[in-house]
Amino acid sequence: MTQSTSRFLADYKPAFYTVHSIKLTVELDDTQTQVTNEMSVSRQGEHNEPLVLDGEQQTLLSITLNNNKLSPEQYTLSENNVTLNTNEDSFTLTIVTQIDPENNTSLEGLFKSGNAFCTQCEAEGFRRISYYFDRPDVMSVFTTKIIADKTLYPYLLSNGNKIEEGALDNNKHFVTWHDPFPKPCYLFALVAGDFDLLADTFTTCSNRKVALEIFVDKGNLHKAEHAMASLKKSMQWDEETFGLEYDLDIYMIVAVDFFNMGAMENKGLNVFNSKYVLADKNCATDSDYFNIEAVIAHEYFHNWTGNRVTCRDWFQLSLKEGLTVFRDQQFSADMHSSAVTRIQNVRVLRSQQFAEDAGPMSHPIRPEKVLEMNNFYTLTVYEKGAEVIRMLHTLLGKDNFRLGMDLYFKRFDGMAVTCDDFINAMSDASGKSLTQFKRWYSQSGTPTISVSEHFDPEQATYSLTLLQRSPVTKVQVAPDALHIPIKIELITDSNEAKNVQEFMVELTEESQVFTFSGFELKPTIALLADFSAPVKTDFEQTDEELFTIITSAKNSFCRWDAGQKLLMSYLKSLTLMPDFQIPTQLLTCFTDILASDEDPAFIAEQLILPSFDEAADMIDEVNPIAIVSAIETLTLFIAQGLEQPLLDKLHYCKTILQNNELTEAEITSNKALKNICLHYLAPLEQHTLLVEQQFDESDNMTDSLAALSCSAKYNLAIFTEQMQKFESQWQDTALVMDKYFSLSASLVSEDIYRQLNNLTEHHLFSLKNPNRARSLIGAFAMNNPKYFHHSSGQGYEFLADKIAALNTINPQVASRLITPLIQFNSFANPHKALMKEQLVRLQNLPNLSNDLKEKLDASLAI
Ligand code: B3K
Ligand code: ZN
Repeated sequence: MTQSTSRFLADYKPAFYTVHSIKLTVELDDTQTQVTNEMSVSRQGEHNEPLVLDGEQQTLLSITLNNNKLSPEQYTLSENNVTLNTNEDSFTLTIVTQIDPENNTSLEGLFKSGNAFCTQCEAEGFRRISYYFDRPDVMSVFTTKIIADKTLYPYLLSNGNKIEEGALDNNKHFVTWHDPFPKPCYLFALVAGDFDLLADTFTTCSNRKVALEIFVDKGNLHKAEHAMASLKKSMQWDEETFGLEYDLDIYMIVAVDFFNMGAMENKGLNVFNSKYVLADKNCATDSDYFNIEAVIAHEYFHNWTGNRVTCRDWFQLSLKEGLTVFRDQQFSADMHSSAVTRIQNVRVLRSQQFAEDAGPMSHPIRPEKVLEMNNFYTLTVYEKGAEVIRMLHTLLGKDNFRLGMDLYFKRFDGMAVTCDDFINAMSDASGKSLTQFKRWYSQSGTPTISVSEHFDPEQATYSLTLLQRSPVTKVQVAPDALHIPIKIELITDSNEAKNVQEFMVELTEESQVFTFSGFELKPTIALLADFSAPVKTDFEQTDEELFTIITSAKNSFCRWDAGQKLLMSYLKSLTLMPDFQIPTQLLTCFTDILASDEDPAFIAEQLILPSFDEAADMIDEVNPIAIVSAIETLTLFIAQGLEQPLLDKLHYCKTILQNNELTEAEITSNKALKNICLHYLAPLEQHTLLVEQQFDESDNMTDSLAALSCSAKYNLAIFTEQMQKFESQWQDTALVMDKYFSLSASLVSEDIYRQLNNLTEHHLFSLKNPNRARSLIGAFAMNNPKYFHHSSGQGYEFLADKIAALNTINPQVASRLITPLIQFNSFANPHKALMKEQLVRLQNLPNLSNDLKEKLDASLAI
């Protein structure tokens, strides 16, 4: 049982006490770990407030204040905290508790991942390790002594530098770590286990040698090389781009199989989901490689944006997350194709963040009310948060943005601060007023920009009227106008060639007119170059105008986006009118795209249709099955209409890929294009053989997975046999078996429910492992819309059953998986009613976790 009342940003108060230093002694045991916590505490200011320490799910053994052991009458113990009174202004408090890591399936606090012990404290997990001020604005210097069996746990790790180690009786040993940087307890980490260690060094810009250590399960050493290379690139990039140098003498990463999210930026000791560390060509796809590099970079970048300067309270989460996502996106763009990276960022926003922002859990990037903090590690806080930082970068320009960052670190290094503090630093450094811009932090919902054009041939002027609207909700009755940077291109014909002019306008009013002169002919406008703001547009452009943008815009994002807009309009028409005739110019346009000399990875992006989720977000009260059919129809139309060019391109890419001298980028981009062609051709009976061939001949996971996903998506006869082969080849490799479960759950066949039940009984399936749970349940709900949304309601019921089981095992995982169900209001009946029925069922569960309760209450209250 935990507290079940919400907390509010408006109620923030500084802490009544502070902790200068904390000495932890952790004697590890599977079920009876003993934690001794010795804190030197000071009262902050003059007051008589009691001392309240957060603590949950542990047995309190003793409390000693300045050497006096307190009797139980001298403190009050509740399920969430311990309260005591003292007249002292500065004192030492020693608390001894006992915890049970082995039975901690929530994977918050101290838990076991396989044979290793590890911790996850953000946001509020430290209170499951010891009684403490579990809030980010209480920063302290940690010294951690770990004691454990020497044979089972040769490596004992914590934050900072190792200061002592030695042998103890009973085959035990100890290691003591000291972290000189004061930090909030959410950045505390402890790991104990037996690992293989990949060691390297990095010499920083001031010539300090930093030890880099990556710990992985035994036998996986070679799979850590890409992560190590990524870490070194990240360190270099942050020095070059932001002048930020690493501060400790050692940087450690530990990869574990049981982890609720991607990774955690604990000071000097990152803990990673092994999915974001381990890779080799046989077992990881090109996108796995990309994601590993991005997550390694993200956690590394947190050392400055998050750790050196941290959040005052959890409502400020986007201060570190939005900024760090922006930094990792810029890093990825610099390491790879910036156009493709940007397109992929925008796809995530449009397919998932927009829906979140339109759904019952919609919140501003700085939420104002929270029941369970873990529910707010959202796409809104992270991805929209990063878009807000990107808008600042656009409005200020690169150089002023850098000045702002420098000032932010100068002012706030070593402190716990707010989003306003960040914006003020940006404003002071650049001289630009950002008062109105701050509204992005307090308003929720995706704004829509309506566009109208006026061309005056006599004056040779082109005027653009932009009208902004943010959604009205119960808590946001009259949203204010936001400050929105809108980058545009105006494309005109001049002597057969196209002339393109680029502009940036700043929309600050609800409605504003921008006039451009010197236009003898009406230009075609390409809006939102680089996707300069996280908005939707309401703007009818003719197919011809979209074709002009596709062929002539300078900005690659605009060229891609015009294509998506065209495809989305066809999908919408097909959803609402199944016999809609798709214009054949689409085929001409796609033929040109296929024949163009653009980067093959960019061409691949142009050929990918908007996803089910993107389409669902564009249409109100939609029948999900109609969207699925529309996507199927459009896919077949393109496949049949372009059979030969797709086939030619596939073979062309294959030939290119035979060249041994290609760069990594050439290999991945040609594979991407080849595999898109394969996806189009796979449903055509005469080309099934291509899928079979690719699977049989593949020497890398990207190609194998592309073939298998074609078989799953089109329910090809060879699917079962291929999956059997795949399973017997990979049964001992956990990360590949996750892919096996995802592929199995993506099978588009009526038999899927029977298969899902078999898969949940598979000896390798377990709800206790988050990766495994997500790979089956999440993949079904997200990648198999046809059967998830089946009008029998069986798909919804399956998901709800699993969420009910996870409610007690791992509430965080349960709460993430419920996302597709709480969006029930955007679907038509019977889907809506069937989804709601499952939510009501879940709401009545005994022992409902706060994680689920918060989402269920929000969605059913509507
Ligand atoms: N800061 C962590 C996320 C913690 C999630 C807690 N439920 C990883 C990251 O964003 O880098
Ligand atoms: Zn982060």
